[in-house]
Amino acid sequence: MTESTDLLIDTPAPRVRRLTLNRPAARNALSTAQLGLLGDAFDAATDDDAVSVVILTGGEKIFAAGADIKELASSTPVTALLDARVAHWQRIRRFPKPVIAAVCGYALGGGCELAMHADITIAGQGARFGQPELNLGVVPGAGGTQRLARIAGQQIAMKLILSGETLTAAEAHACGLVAEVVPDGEVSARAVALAVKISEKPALAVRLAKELVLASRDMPLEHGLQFERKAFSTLVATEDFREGVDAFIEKRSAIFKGR
Ligand code: DAK
Repeated sequence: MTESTDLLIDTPAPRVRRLTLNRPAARNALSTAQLGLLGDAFDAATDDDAVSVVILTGGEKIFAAGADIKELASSTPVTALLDARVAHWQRIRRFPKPVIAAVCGYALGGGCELAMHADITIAGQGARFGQPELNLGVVPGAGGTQRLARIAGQQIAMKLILSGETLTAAEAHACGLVAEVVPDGEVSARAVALAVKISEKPALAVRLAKELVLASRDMPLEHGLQFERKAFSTLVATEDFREGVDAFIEKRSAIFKGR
């Protein structure tokens, strides 16, 4: 794994990996290099059995101000088409374990899109979400038009994207863009506590649960229900299912092995 000060990587609790965007002077604008580091970090977390959950954060002041506009400035149709960022975003999107975004301050443009790549977003009361790309003469480039409309609905997506206005954390919560709003100073602790709780669940069931919920966006209900039934019948064959059921009956805590 490549270490860089642009992306800090630590372990705030066992089985929890935290990735902290760290370009405060540029308001955590996502350069191609930084997105590459993020892609590398997600790949490494995929391969590392000691990691159950990833927390993605920008620290206590800002989540991310979007793509690095100074870098975008030299875009041409050809570079935009062949842009390395597309592959980096894809690596983040395909990460199979749960991702919690811990958002303080602005999550704008690519920053808002990055938060939408997470499975659960915890926002501080002062967080702001927006897609201001139209101000630059372009549209969102990392799924903003598609994900925001699916997550928050067409009205909110149109308002944010067409006007460049931002949503407060409370408004983002009301439209389903974030799971929970807490005081700014508690975002990190809440994200870690949630990550720990998830990390103690049976890993195979966690993985399939994430896949199933994400599939619900794309699949017709009948197919989704079939997918869920198949996942359920696969999981009853695992050691963790036996352990979960035995632990319940024996009135003790389950110890899962991810098998
Ligand atoms: N890029 C580059 N530098 C940025 C930046 C950004 N997005 N945001 C801020 N900075 C830099 C500023 O230029 C300034 O640099 P210096 O002048 O000090 O050198 C420094 O950070 C501090 O900025 P401010 O003085 O503006 O700081 P404030 O705290 O007053 O304001 C702000 C913070 C976040 C509200 C403001 O900086 C702001 O509005 N930033 C721009 C937000 C924005 O427009 N975001 C959308 C960017 S477009 C793609 C996928 C995705 C995308 C594109 C392609 N592909 C897969 C191909 C995504 C596009 C975008 O996100």
